[in-house]
Amino acid sequence: MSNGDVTLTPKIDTKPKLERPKLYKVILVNDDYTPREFVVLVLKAVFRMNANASQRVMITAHKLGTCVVVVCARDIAETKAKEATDLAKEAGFPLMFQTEPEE
Ligand code: TYC
Repeated sequence: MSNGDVTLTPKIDTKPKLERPKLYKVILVNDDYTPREFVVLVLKAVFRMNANASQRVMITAHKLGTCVVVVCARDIAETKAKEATDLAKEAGFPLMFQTEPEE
């Protein structure tokens, strides 16, 4: 190394590439039995949605069959979906919230 030669060291990227954790959708599913007002109440209580947003999401699921409520981290999505579905079950309604990963 003291003879004047230049040593070329290949630059190796040693930083591990951290994958961004997947986001999950909470999906509201329509049914024929749960009252519209109850769906709105659950959306407000569990997902902290305001009157306008909860009404729009409820009507969209009612008309199309499903509606995305929120997109968030997996554990939060699963906890909220269970909380909301359980709340309906306790009240005797078949209302369902599902989770699925975003593409
Ligand atoms: N379809 C229900 C009714 O007519 C209301 C409803 C809307 C239920 C959205 C579930 O995700 C739902 N009473």
